[in-house]
Amino acid sequence: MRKALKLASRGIGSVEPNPAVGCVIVKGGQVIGKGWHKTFGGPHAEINALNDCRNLGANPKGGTMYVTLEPCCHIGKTGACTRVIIDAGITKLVAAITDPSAHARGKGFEMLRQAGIDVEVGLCEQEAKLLNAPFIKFASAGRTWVILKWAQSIDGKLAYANDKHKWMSCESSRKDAHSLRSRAQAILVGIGTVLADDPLLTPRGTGSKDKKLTRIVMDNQLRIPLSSQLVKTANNQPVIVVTYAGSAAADAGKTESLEKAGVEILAFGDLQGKSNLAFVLDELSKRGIAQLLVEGGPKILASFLREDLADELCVYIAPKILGNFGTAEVAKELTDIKTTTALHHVQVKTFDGDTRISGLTDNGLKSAGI
Ligand code: AOF
Ligand code: ZN
Repeated sequence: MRKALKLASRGIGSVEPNPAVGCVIVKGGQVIGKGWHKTFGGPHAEINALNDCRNLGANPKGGTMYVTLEPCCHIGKTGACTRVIIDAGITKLVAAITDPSAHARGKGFEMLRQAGIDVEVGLCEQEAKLLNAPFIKFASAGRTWVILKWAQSIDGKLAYANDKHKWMSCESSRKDAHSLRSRAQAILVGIGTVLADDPLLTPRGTGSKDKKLTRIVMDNQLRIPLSSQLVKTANNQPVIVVTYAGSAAADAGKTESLEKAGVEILAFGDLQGKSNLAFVLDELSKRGIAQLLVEGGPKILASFLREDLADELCVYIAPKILGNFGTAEVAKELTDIKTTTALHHVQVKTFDGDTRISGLTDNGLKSAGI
């Protein structure tokens, strides 16, 4: 199962919003086939493992299949895996977790059991839940998984005060950060970031070639410039500007120009005590966005933390102390928080001297059932 989990992780960044799944087939004490789900819409892990087996000249009949997620029994983009597993003559199936999707939830296991296959569930359960935590949250509760990402100096500055185009983190950190964009279906920033950096917010990592990432700007006063890169590319890759309905009405001309440029204006009126971030998350969940990456700036990041809306954090720390040469501090925005945030299942990695600290919040753990 550990091998299957490792194989599954190779699909991260290419399979979303579907789960990363790995599969190993064993017979007579030997591994006779391995596979993983490689790209969204492509063959499932189980099918790739059975094909691998046959390509190697082995017969899966009588073998045991280890798979990191319950096999599907629905006819989706590809056929039902349960049917193929039964037809291949697999006699035992060991799965790490049940698939919480409405089309599964044990139905796949049931079908295999009815065909006489011995089914065991729960091996390496924790690891499998961690690997697909965002998928589990969306599949079980229909709610968007929220990742906060930022890069800072040792003294907590997110940007250079006088040189906005100077990078905080090194090139290999930034490359790594792009793989986060590959996981997400939407990316969100505050208007401050758009005004300061004029970002494009497109994924440029591996597996992101044809990816359409919805770009979202929190812009209560509708300040986004028509000349911004986001507006100029809105016809190519979706842009949603979230604004106060009063602002949109007050500047009908700008609203119209933005819409003409392909921007969707998502206006909110009286939210009856709900925050605009909670409003956006409700909307994204309804639209089937499984993972949202929040990239700043400090005010937006702090709001997500203050409202306890984050599931996962990914922070890059560059080995620099900027003092007055730096600006934009998350910490400054957090002086009024009511609860602290601690990370679990923390991973620490280095990238040419930068340190990346990532992990799941309490919310993240809870929503993935960990
Ligand atoms: C995957 N890869 O290896 C397995 C999946 O959209 P479809 O037809 O590809 O079906 C996706 C669903 O199939 C997914 O949400 C999950 O419930 C199930 N299993 N999906 O993408 C795989 N085994
Ligand atoms: Zn399947």
